[in-house]
Amino acid sequence: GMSWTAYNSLETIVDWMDSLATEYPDKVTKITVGKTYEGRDINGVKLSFNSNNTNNAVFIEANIHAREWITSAVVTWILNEFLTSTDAGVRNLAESHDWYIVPVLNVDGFQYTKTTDRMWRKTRTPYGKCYGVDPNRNWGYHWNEGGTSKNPCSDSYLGPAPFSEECTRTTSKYLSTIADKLIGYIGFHSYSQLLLIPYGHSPAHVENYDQLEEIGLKAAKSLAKRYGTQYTVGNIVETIYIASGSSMDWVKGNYKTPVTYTYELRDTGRYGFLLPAKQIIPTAEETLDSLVTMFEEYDAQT
Ligand code: 0X9
Ligand code: ZN
Ligand code: ZN
Repeated sequence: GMSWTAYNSLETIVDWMDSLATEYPDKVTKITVGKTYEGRDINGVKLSFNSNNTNNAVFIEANIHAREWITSAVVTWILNEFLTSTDAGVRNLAESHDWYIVPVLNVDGFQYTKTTDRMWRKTRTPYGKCYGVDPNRNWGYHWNEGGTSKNPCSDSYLGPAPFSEECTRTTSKYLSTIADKLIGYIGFHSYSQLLLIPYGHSPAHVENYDQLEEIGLKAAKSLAKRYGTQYTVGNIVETIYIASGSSMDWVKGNYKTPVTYTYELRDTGRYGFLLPAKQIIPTAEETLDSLVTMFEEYDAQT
């Protein structure tokens, strides 16, 4: 069954989300936000403590990169806390927004990391003699504007066209149906301990950059309190590198969603993508601390 002292299989994660919908029928709804090339559903949950449908919404995306296992582990732990925690800050965060949580977006790639190649990153669509598009380079906002490769054998292959991938195209359609109530989009990656602000195609600052930087610095400070884990906060291009065609950029560019960040979770390279399972809970705890602060700060400003 589901645990946070080991990394779970795809089936365990999906079965666990099903069981939540059964256990909390008035709060948890199973959602399918898209499909994959190999024909799998992209599953998630909608969590709402507000039955009058007046809450705004936050979308949480994890494991768009297949090998970044800590990301689905962290967001499922957070979902569990949203349902069970008695901490006042967590309760307020959970109950004052509707949550769309997709623990494994790149389902085909994730399954491939479990069966065949632990270090797989991309989708599994065949392109000539190689497989897969980087699903965080395939979204249709300033697509093909740097930080990508045109070689289908590369880990940063952008695909033959924007939204060439079933998983990115179908998920974008789903997002367009909830965009009017969306105030947050948080993408989870690993590793490097960063909190990144759009955009990835240009160093120009996004319209609410100052707000996102101020809130982000407070969130990072709150994250560090528990275990001392240090995060760097900043614009993608200035902090890491040019990376065009990401999911967060597409959401921000199209909908001006105010609270848009990409986390790069633990660590800074000692274990990298192979973060030991005993770090799942500490990583999740500190990440939730930062989210509580992030949305308290944002809600206080609006
Ligand atoms: O390169 C990426 O896609 C992310 N780093 S990773 O090591 N997890 O692959 C950074 C993504 C941030 N960029 C944008 N959101 N544009
Ligand atoms: Zn452009
Ligand atoms: Zn990633």
